[in-house]
Amino acid sequence: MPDFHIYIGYREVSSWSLRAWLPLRKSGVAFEETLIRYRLPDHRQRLLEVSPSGKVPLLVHQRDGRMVKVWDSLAIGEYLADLFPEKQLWPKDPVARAFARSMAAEMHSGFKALREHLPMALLERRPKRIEDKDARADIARVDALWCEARDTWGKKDGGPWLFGHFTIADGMYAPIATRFRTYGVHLDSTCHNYMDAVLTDPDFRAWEAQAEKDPPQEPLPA
Ligand SMILES: N[C@@H](CCC(=O)N[C@@H](CS)C(=O)NCC(=O)O)C(=O)O
Repeated sequence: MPDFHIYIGYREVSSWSLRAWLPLRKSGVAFEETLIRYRLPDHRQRLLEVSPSGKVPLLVHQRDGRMVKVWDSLAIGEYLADLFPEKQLWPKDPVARAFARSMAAEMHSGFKALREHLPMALLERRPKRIEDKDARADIARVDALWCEARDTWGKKDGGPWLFGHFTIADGMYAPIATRFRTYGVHLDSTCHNYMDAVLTDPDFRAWEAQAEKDPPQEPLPA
């Protein structure tokens, strides 16, 4: 049995689950995963029993005879970065690392309007004009962050990710790439290439392929 077990929510909409799952997958370790359908009463109960925060994602690691629980997407990324330094889940260069950490934290704590007006709907395509001023400002901010990271570090490193190779910052912004695809948000060409890199990544595609097989999610409570 693998030492790592991740608990996730509905793959189609649980952006926080994807944000933790992707760095785990990129770490290259074997892991088990359990989908918690937290809108069903018995799953809700299980979620509350297993997760200290009552939320997913949750990573459980059997480590030297102890069970380590790490909840919250960003904390899971940090834990993996500590465990697997060779994967450079944060960029090695301190200036790039500061930028990556800042943009990951900004995603973790901000972009309220973007979340509200462009909720993750991984398998849907419903282009629309974004009218909300704050949501448009959030989109412009993401665009600027992606372009700055790509132009300053990503392109020089040669890889397709924000800082060249995959980092936690890419995990944090992957759900945003899906939202831009769902709602037909147009970005300038540099960032469009980055979006393509996210959406065609084999690990991301594995998540999406499983989402297609998952049974439909239960409706939100009234
Ligand atoms: N800040 C948390 C957010 C976690 C979160 O809100 N998870 C949602 C699923 S995307 C959840 O567990 N919802 C179930 C509930 O609140 O009952 C993180 O970064 O992991």
